Amino acid sequence: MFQGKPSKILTLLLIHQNNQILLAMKKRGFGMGKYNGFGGKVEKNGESIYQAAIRETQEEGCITPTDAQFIGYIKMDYDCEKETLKVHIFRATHFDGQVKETEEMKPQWFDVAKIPYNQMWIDDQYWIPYLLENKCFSGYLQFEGHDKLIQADIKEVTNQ
Ligand code: 6OG
Repeated sequence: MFQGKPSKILTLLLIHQNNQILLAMKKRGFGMGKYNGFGGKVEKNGESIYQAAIRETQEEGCITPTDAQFIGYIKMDYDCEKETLKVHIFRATHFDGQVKETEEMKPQWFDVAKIPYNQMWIDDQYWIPYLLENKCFSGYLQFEGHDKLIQADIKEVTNQ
């Protein structure tokens, strides 16, 4: 039976506060040079996806979100990768601590009208508008290489 590719669970957390969004320029590794939220892999020690989202934000941005909510799920398939990514996206509006640059990330606030989509992953323009309206979303993306999107199917999820 065809089982499909193995998958990797990832988190991504964005702070949206007062018409501004906190993004961070990734300084190394996957996505280097791009602005993104904070996030990464869930640890194998029984950590929950929510706990991973908070921990990654603490490690990468030096802040602790205090009202994070799960808002979106996107499955990403790359022809060139061994694993499918299952990205769990969280939105927070408040946090403890002070935003600081780390070895991995250079954080910066952006006005929501000036989000630098041309310096971000190509898929972000499909789902960030939902996040900015605090609407839940879910979907599927298929890539050729890392930057060519050949299928994007992301929709609002409503409780009907
Ligand atoms: P590490 O492997 O560095 O975590 N990520 C993506 N984020 C966006 N916006 N679009 C994508 O589509 C992404 N693919 C991965 C998830 C990788 C981080 O990068 C995010 C994680 O937060 C191409 O630990």
